[in-house]
Amino acid sequence: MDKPTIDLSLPKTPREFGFFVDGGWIGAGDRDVFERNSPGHNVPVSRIPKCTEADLDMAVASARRAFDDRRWSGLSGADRAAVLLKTAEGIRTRAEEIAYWETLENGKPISQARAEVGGCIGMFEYASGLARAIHGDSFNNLGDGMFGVVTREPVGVVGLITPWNFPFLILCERVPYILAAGCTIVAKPSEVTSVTTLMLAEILHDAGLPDGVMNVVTGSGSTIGQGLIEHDHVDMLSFTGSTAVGRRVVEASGRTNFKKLGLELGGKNPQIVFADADLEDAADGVAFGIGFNTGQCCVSGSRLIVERSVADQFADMVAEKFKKVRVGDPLDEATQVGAITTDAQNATIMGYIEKGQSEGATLLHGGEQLDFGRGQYIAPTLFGNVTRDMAIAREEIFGPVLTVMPFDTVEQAIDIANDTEYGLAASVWTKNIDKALTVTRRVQAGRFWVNTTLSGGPELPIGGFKQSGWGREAGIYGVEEYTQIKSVHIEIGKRSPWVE
Ligand code: TXE
Repeated sequence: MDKPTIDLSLPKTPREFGFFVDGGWIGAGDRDVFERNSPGHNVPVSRIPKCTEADLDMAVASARRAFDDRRWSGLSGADRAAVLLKTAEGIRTRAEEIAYWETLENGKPISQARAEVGGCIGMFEYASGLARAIHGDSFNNLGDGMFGVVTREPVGVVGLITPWNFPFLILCERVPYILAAGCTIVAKPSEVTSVTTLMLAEILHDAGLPDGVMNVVTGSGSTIGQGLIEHDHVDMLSFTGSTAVGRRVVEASGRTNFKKLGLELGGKNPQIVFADADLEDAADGVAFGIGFNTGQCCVSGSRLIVERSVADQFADMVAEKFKKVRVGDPLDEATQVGAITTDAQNATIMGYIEKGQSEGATLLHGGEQLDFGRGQYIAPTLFGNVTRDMAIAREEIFGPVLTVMPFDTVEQAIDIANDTEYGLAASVWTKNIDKALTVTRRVQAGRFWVNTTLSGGPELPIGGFKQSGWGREAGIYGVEEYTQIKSVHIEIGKRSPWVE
């Protein structure tokens, strides 16, 4: 079937959306709405209901019913797989539309949005196989009178809170795995990028997902998000976002029903470059690692740690790459780096650039706001003369800002890399296998790349060490995360009596 093509011009008027509960759309009605301006163009593109606490309760009740009556968890893995595969087809059919809305609301380049949607199709296809692969264990070594079985059961109703940097990708790194496990969902997307989450709910419904299994409530973090993390009828909460809100999630779970948690939080990820690396490859990878998604990426390689003998030369090579990166209108097919997603994030990044200079770092490239007549853009930025104690070296900036620090020995490189509260991701560039393996073993990070960066797919899990989070998403690990384990002892034959 030919994929529908889509007009990439800006909408004339903002498109109105409802929210999705119990298999159907609910219009905004007399609720307040959130109007979203495209960050690349500063024109209104979408209007989303600000759901109320009553709406949230309705969505959780719908997910609760759908879980408790087993309309989804009671199906065979094969039947769940069929729905997930059909969803993959549905995403494929609507891929252009999803990519377009992702670009409009987030500001990422359309070519990148298309690639991400392609990756999401793979997530559903892979998770469909996992729906059939979930299994437990048995213990046949407990003597003739006893048999032991370990089963995996879905954890229940999952609250899913997602951020604005990869609205569709982060969603699809979780939803198919949660559904493969047999759970039901109440999703709360970021208030600035809700459209593609709503689209996924519709695609799942059209693919035959039973009503109530996937619900989406839209609205702010402080009302709907906070309500979801505190909700007593939610069994597990998967949160991706800032470390500050992550703390609130942990605290809310402890204060309410001790819901199980999955957290993917911030990162300050090292890129370690040895003098023996293919420096051309490494410079390209380092530029990509911080330029991709304008550095608004929890796994962005934001700290360049480079062997002193090549440090100056390598910084020049990265600056050269930055010069050539095509920053501009996200709807232009040639653009590589788009707009900064929110005004607040734009102000945060510019604030860090100022702070870096006032703390004594040297601006080697960029540092300025780019003016394309509309929207908000920041040039890829490189800082030298950075010391470990500077805010730009320690805090997650979440923008296209890279710091450079030299090292002399492998031990020193590892020490600088680990000198952070975070542990989400890391990359090492070297042609020496001993150095590559030593660094990979010793740097604390949940994801590691050797002579590459930011690669990923449905097979390998995602998640962080240290304050970057709890648990893992994607792969078989991602499905297991949304299950709980039951151990069953089965007596064989006559019981030896306790009371004679
Ligand atoms: O995140 P928030 P923000 C980091 C990044 C960025 C900073 C702030 O450093 O500069 O966080 O971004 C919902 N209860 N990351 O302010 O607020 C919110 O509605 C429950 C890293 O946007 O954490 C949204 O859906 N939920 C990151 C989601 O949490 C609440 C991705 C994330 O928003 C809530 C994004 C509350 N009280 C930002 N308050 C990553 N790891 O990829 C907000 N939310």
